[in-house]
Amino acid sequence: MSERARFVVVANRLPVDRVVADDGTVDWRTSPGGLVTALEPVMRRMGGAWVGWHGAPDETVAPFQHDGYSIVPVPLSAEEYEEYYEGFSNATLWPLFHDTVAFPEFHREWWDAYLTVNRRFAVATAEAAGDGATVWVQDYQLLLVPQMLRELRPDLKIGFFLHIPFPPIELFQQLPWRGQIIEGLLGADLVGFQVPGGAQNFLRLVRTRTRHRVERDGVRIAGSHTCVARAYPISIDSQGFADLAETPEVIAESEALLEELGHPKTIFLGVDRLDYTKGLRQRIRAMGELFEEGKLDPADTVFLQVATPSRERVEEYKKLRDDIDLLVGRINSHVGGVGRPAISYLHAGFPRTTMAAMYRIANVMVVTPLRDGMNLVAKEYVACHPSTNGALVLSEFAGAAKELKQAYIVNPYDLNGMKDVLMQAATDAPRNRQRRMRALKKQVFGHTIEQWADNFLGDLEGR
Ligand code: ADQ
Repeated sequence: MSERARFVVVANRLPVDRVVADDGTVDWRTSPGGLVTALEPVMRRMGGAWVGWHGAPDETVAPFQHDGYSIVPVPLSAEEYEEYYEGFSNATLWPLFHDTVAFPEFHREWWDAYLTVNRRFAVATAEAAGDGATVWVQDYQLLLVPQMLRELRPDLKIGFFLHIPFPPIELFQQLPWRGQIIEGLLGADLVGFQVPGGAQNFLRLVRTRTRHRVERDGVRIAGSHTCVARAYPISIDSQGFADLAETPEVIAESEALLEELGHPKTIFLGVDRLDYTKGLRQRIRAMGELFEEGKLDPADTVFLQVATPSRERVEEYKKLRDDIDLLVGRINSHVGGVGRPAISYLHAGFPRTTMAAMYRIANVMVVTPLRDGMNLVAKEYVACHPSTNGALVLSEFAGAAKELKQAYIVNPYDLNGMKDVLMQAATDAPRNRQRRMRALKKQVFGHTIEQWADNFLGDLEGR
């Protein structure tokens, strides 16, 4: 690579997808996503580089320029993908950090692969970063990178952001490699969490499990630096979503969708990655009971649930997929008429325009994770729904509930309580719904992903 970067983002995946044209030519297209959109301007301004995996195992891709910044692909073998990504990241850390809602598996060979791959990312970053550059490492797949990078390059300013919850000490302690992970994170100058509770869990852990001195939100690493831990709640490109939802294309699509659903009076909508943390089993059961008990009438009400396929080779996810198919099938065979299922369930990913069209027509948006770092779907709904007549039902266990306090808040473990709140959201007096929605819109438009990135990077620069 010609010049070394002044700003480097490090994430498990690159922000680009490979597209192969009919004539066989290969091109790279920016993958849609909030993080990329928020960071691209900084990347271009500062001569940035993005270090990450390109998505194809057993293949090495040379660094290249894309849209005004550098792309630095890190290779993974098929075995590493299984052990570092599907294994340690998604079957050990993911369930452990989400309140063990599924059982975390501990395997020594997964940990070895995690160590190897984190080191490879750290080395690639050390080579891409210029003197005194700022580096921002993202998420739970790369918890060891801050310390590894600091050892290689003490001149760098290192930030880390955790997109998922940071668990309470009692759960974290199960991890056989807990000491290495804490020290890995402490290599950063600034560690960001979604909510203040995450930062508090982390600081408490450091205080009780290490010898480092903790003063307020800073951890003093003797002879080196101070690592600060704070909350930076992530958000979305709120205006971008709102504008998208007002385009003729999206409006036409939402009308077609209404037509397809038979113009129901009330539409409940769920939008998730198919993940056991999202509370799909509980939500579908609650909606099913409301239909079965006649509180909701399938003649004028529909529950539209879309679930993006996710981590399909991991055992728990296969099981979840089968469970949901079974549950939806069972409910639909009891309620609803011919050609008019009570639950319209789609196991697929959709373009952003279709997402915006669904958010437009949903009367009640149902977001009920058992544990979630933030949950951007809740914010996207608030930004896209055109009127203040919509209602957001939100789990108290989503990070978003700390900010979206005017939502209809539920405990997804309490089925009866959840059913009551779902009914309340659907039947509340318009002035109550509008009052809540106005407050939600104020919050979402007043706190965007751009401000999130500016706040984090501003604090990192000041360190
Ligand atoms: P996720 O667990 O993936 O993210 P979330 O924040 O809800 O959860 O983001 C999901 C994204 O995928 C949204 O932008 C949504 O629009 C999109 N999406 C969902 N279903 C889709 C479908 N069927 N088709 C197309 N798009 C779909 C992790 C953490 C979260 C945290 C984010 C960001 O688990 O807690 O909010 O990172 O930090």
